[in-house]
Amino acid sequence: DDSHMEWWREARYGMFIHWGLYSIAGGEWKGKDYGKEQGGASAEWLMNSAKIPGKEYRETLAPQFNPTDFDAKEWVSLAKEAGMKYMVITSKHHDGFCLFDTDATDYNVMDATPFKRDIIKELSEECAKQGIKFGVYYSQFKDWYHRSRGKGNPGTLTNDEYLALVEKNLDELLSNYGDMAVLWFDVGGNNVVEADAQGARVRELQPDSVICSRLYSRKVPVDQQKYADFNSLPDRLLPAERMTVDSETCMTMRHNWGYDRTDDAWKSEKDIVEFLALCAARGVNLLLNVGPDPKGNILPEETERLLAAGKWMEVNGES
Ligand code: JFZ
Repeated sequence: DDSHMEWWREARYGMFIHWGLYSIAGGEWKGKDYGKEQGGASAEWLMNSAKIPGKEYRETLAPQFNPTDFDAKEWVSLAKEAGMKYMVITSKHHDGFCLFDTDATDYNVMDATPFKRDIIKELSEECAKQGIKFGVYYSQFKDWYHRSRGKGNPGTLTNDEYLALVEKNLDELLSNYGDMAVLWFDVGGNNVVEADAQGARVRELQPDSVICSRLYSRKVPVDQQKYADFNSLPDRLLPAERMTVDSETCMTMRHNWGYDRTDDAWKSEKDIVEFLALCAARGVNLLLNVGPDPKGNILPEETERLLAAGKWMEVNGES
């Protein structure tokens, strides 16, 4: 039964948001610019690129996380004005920091930062209010803080403890925030048993959640990706015959996904509109990324591009 896919197939276009402690650093650590490393994933990869021990990363950045400009209403209104039908935000990226209230680790927005506001709660409620589907990105496998394998983090968990943390996090995300429309897992490991258990948990708690194929490693054959609802493609489109299954591609507006202070590799409005049109023609959903700044603002350059694409949708899209 794939009735839970109906809204997703119609939605076609959503907002991706990469936001977290790495946004504060903006791709820089101790005067060095790391924002161009890691081929496409870098500012949000800072902890890894600059080889920062978990303790130091947390002690430096978490006390500074105080995005007083953050306004869920503004972000959701912008997504809506841009013609987007869903929103997916990083609830936990590879740095392990949780943007939601969790009992599974104190490395979260409520316990470790002066901000003490549950970002996932505010956004989920605002999305419900404005009629936008809400989902979360969750890095289930790569977590440099909680499983750094001895890279200088005293809080590192054993594998069993780590899996328990993921299970608890999923329970919280799927129980405390109303409808969770999308579970956008990322960079899955090769252990299919673990991935299946996580997928099964999502199905059990929210049968209508749409699950990203990145729950599994790309090495797992597609017919063995039991809980994957859609195939997540890199930000270029594959030959058309591969699009017979539900597919989504995600694209960022410049080089990095997370906020980077010096990244000037902006795609033009035209590039973005053309890619959106190509996705629409191929029947592939597009999740277009923004990387808000440390104060909680979506950048003017991003807003501009979102509204330009929104105008195109208004003229050329079906309503
Ligand atoms: C991953 C993350 O490592 C990155 O930081 C960002 O969150 C991005 C959306 O996802 O990076 C990937 C993962 C898979 C591909 C490309 C970048 N891919 O399949 O081409």
